[in-house]
Amino acid sequence: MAKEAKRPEELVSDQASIETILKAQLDCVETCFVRAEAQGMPCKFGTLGVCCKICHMGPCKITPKSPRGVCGADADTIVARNFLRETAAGTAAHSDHGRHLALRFKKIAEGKEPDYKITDVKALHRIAGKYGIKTEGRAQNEIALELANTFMSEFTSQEEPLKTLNLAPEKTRAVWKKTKIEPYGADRMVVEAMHRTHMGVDHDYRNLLDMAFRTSLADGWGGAHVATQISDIMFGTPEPVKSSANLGVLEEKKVNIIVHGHEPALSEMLATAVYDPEIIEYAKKAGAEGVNLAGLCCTANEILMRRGINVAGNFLQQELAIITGAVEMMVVDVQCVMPSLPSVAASYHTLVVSTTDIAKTIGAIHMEFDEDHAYLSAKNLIKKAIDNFKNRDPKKMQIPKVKEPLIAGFSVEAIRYMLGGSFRASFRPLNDAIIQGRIRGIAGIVGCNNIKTKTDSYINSITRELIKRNVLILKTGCAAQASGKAGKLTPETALGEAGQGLREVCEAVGIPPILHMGSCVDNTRILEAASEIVYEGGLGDSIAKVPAVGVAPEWMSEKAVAIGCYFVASGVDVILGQPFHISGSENVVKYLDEGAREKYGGGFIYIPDPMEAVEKIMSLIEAKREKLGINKKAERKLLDMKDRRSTNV
Ligand code: SF4
Ligand code: MSK
Repeated sequence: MAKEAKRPEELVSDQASIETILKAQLDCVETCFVRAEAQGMPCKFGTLGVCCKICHMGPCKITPKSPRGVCGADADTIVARNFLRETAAGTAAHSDHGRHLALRFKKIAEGKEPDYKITDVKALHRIAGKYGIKTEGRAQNEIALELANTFMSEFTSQEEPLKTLNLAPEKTRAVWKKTKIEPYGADRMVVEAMHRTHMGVDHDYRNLLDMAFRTSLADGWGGAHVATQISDIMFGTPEPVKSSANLGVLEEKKVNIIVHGHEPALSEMLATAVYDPEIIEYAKKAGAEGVNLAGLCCTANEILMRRGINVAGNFLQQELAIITGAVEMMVVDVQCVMPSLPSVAASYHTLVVSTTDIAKTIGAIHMEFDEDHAYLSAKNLIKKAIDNFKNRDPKKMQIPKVKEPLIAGFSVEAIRYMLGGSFRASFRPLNDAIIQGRIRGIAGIVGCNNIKTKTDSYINSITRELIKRNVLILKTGCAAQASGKAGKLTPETALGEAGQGLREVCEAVGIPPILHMGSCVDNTRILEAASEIVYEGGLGDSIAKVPAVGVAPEWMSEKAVAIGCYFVASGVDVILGQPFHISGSENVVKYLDEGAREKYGGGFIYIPDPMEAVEKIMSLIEAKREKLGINKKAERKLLDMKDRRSTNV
């Protein structure tokens, strides 16, 4: 008997998606939810990670009857090689994003980018200072050029460890040095990872997995870190902003344009151009009340964080946005863009426009983003969307009346300011709240949606339970958008749902208990926050000692593998709601958990049930608190200067 298809309520958590999946069925449009059913059970060998197609004597698979591939590679080697390749791909994606920004930043410094500028001069000085670049008495462009060259070397450095590693606490760096995983330039690390996983090179699973951690550090403390820092300099360091999330942000009477992907350079330009009087006039002439820009996935997060632009949805809503029949144009760049978009759009009037030579899709219109005339490029795109407004079919339009208000924009600088005020901006109040036990610890909940989990359900249940238990939540990516869609990114959430201690702190400071810190590259902000906590004192001398845990509840991409690895290599335990494809090798599973924890201070733990994950997270946090000696019932101790110096960070 054929298996019955799942009902929309079983696939997704939010009403807007439920309504739109039903509309897709009525419109006979195929979505990822349908294709997932059609895929049936995933391939067993792929799931175990024991399929090797690295050379053309294969593909080989490991079974009890054939425990080695043709060349003699066993399950440990094959699983570890596959894992390293995933980590390298994730690192490459973030780092290429960072490189594009670094190249543009360099051109700005050289005066060759007329349409872009340094928006946040304070950020330029702050970040240059961190890299030891002299700022006093120097022209802005001179500082920017030296910083741009420093950033470029984070990709190309051949024999020098990355300079960004120096932003981590000394004891954390010492672990990397001792275990020999200090990375060189991201380019070299990715190339070396590909070399070592070529047929007949590195076969020791431990050596391969250590390389995965090393490669990932070139992402978290390299390429992605650079991307976040340059974005802050070019477009502004985020500060708390109000906005809304879910498909209900689309507007019936306006031209709707959605930006989707990851890199902020084009979306920033579009966000400026929609307010151009010429564009507003053009839209009015076309019979629209104006142009409504909204975002999807991490491009959404970039322009949400800095401009409060509305979020239309997270990863598994990209097709649904088109199915509302209200989107004139979806502008895409790189990463997490489904190749199905043009075929979904074929049933409506939406134009899918790809904008970069490295990411084309059959059926999409390709309009290369002209960097030298960026503003004009943005205006041309918007005009094309406006021209398409007349093709909207009101009979096919159904915008769900579902959206939730939210506050985002919590950069480390913003958190520091909120905690301490303008004169005494510092992490001290947070450290004190953790030491006193009002906040038990911190959870970074990050990553994607995955069709294998009811969308947002693991993310939202784990988040709800952890704030009840007085854990402060730092979020990025689609996981942050899940909280936004659920209406939980507001200070009022603290009043209604947080445990007493966390609520008191949030009320005193005026922050929500769930802080939206940005896009996937902005996971580096979480590392930065953890470092700030160490520098502030009283919670250990390395990131590994801070009562903090990483969680990737519904992750799906190779980038998430790299992110998980750099959290673990930085000393943070990471709970996975979805397993890696490694269970075909007990040794690899063990090494990524116990082996990594022994070496770096953190390990990977797969827990499919969110409530079990909560228990584990609390036990990990409490164990770190015990080790720090802050669980003793003692009078609150304020650290004096001598105490702080003794923390030796
Ligand atoms: Fe098979 Fe070895 Fe070739 Fe992999 S590298 S496909 S295990 S022969
Ligand atoms: S967009 S990598 S689905 S978080 Fe960054 Fe979302 Fe994951 Fe893409």
